[in-house]
Amino acid sequence: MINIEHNILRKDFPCADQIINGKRLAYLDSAATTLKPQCVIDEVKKHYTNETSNIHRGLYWLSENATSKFEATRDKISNFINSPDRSQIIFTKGTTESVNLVAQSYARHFLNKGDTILLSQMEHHSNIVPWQLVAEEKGITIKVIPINEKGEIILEEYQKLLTSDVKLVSVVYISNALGTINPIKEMIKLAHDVNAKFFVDAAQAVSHLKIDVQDLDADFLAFSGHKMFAPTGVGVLYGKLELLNSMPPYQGGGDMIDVVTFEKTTFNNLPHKFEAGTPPISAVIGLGIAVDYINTIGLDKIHSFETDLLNYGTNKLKSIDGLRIYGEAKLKTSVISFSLGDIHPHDIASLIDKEGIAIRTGHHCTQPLMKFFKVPATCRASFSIYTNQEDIDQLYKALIKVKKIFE
Ligand code: 7TS
Repeated sequence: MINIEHNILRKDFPCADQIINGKRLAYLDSAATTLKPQCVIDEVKKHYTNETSNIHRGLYWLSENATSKFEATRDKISNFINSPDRSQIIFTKGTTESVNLVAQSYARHFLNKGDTILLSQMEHHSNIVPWQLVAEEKGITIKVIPINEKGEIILEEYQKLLTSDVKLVSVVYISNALGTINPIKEMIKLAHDVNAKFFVDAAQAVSHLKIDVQDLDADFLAFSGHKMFAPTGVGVLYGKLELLNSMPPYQGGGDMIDVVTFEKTTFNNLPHKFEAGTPPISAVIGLGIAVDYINTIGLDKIHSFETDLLNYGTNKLKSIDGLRIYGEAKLKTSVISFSLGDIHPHDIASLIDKEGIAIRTGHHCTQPLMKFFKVPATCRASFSIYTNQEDIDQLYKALIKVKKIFE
């Protein structure tokens, strides 16, 4: 299943092949953050070694060089997600900050008492709590789109919830806890039929699926650089031009202003209106290289490889007696959430850590989803392009060993 080309790709990730605690590392927590390819590491190192400078302000080579690399990333991201214009790409700290920005600058200003926001049962806390903060202050109602036992959104129930008071829907494209790929394009169309805006949490989708914001007709879409082979500290918010233009700034500070006096301050144009202060320059430059890296491989190829890996992993783990998988959606990628008999997920994680395996256990910042499945936590193995069959086989063997300990 895993071809030679793929194993060459794995060599781009120095962190993937190591011995930890005397064991071969099997990194199976890519949904939390992806490992970084050497080209991204080299670019960040180069920035700090020879090219350190602040951006947008220095009339000297170093500053102009850093500014041009920083702004080149905006162009690359704009092309990557097919944004109509580069000014619609706002750099934030990550998906979490992108949601907070829209909650504070859009929902807080344009939604009122009696309006409704729809979220799904499978949202990450960062796509729940920012809306709750605003909802409480403004008297907005939050309603939940139900899911079925396979971990799929129930579209008929969603349609029933789409009444005229719904002003905003915010849903995850790919669930971090289940791997479900939601029918976002169809959901956006249905929301637009009742004039509701749609926010897409693409944190997990961005490194697994081709995203085209115009084809989706998304009003807002957010993701984090660190889940797509780039450094931590940078994320993206895409928004439709008329919406971003209508929204007040989120934070005040340098770069986001036009003229400042103590009597009145005017604001800079997009995207700078939403980018107050010195941004994470090296991370943004690294993000540009990560986009080049993904483009060189091709998202179609990545998706098809990860589908093979998911099928292999699912069949292998399912063959373990007492193992239950959470999330068996028809459309799914790169995540296997599971439990093993009555063994607590944290016990599993600690025991298999000694076998060199890194998985995530807990509620995965999706407590309402855990409540739906009536479990406090699950184990989660998640994949990326550097994951190989050996990683999965290592997990399988370690789980068999854990089972024996508890028998
Ligand atoms: N939305 C989804 C679907 C996510 O998976 C995450 C992070 C976020 C939002 C927040 O992203 P951040 O970069 O702003 O933190 N998910 C995970 C995870 O599954 N394990 O660790 C972080």
